[in-house]
Amino acid sequence: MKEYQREFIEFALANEVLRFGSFVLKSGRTSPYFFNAGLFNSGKSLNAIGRFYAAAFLDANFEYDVIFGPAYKGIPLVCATAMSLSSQHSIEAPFAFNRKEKKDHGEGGDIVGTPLSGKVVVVDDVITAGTAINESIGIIREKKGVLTGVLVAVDRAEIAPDGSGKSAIQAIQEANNIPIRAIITMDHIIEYMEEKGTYGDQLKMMKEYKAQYGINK
Ligand code: OMP
Repeated sequence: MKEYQREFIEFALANEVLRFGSFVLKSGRTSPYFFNAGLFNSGKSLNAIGRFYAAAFLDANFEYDVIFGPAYKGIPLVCATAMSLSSQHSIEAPFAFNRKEKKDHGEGGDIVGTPLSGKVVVVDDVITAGTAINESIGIIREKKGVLTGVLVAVDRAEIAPDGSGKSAIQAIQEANNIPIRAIITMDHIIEYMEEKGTYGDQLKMMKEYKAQYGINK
């Protein structure tokens, strides 16, 4: 694990964005951990999350014309990333996000910000089964954009629930031939817990969950 990944885990734990317990996921799986990006809810934490995303974004070397943050949790994330790319790296990344309900008056439409044409990189919070990312891919296609990459904070590295035995990321990568990057994966969280040596049963439950749903068992 790289130092910035350890820092990111500590930052997420300090803000209670990363928590341990029992959580039912969108996929119906019951998970011993949850990453709630909605709790990056102060100017200070948004500044920090923007720096982490911008660093990972630059590391990934994406080709892009616009970065897209899907509603709702992707919206502050894409804004924070664009701000950090500009203020810290002098890189202008045009950004956009969607409305969940189309507006039929005023400026109208369902995309706010830069039109989703050309090369589009999705900036979102978490990948589990890939449902949220596939919805974004649908929106980009509808707007005639071309998806060129995905950046998330956490790749939970789980097998897709479709019975294919592939990970959600593998399935998306194969279908779209694009890079998908995450600041951390579930393995980094487990490694962090092992390093600390204080997580006892929580660590055991993480390993059991990984054995059941993880891709690298
Ligand atoms: P998939 O659409 O199954 O890939 O799940 C990703 C989405 O689930 C995220 O965009 C979140 O809305 C939510 N989620 C989290 O926010 N954090 C987690 O740790 C796990 C999930 C989840 O439900 O799988």
